[in-house]
Amino acid sequence: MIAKTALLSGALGLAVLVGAPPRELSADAASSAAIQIDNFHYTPATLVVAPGTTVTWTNDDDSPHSVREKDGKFKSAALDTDDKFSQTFAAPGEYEYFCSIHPYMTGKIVVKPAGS
Ligand SMILES: [Cu+2]
Repeated sequence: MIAKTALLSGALGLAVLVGAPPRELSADAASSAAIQIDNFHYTPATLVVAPGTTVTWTNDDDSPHSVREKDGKFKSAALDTDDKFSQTFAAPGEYEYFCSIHPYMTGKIVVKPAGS
């Protein structure tokens, strides 16, 4: 198993490219990312993450905001100043969301495997 792991490490780039990373790499890829809500904007407006990433929105604005996926796949309560909302993205895809209080506020999470 050790020898096999060493071999896989040598072929790491290839392994990721073909979409078959060793399990321990998946654990590494499962990380976190942050989106700031301020001045009626989500920053970054488009965030690209690997599957398994937990995204946390923090409302740094003086106004309440929310995070609502357009098809209702996830939604936060109204977030007051300094409130946070987290969502883990397991499945690859694009997730468009908006603020239910100010629908002109929009953002997007793009979930795609590393190397794709
Ligand atoms: Cu808002």
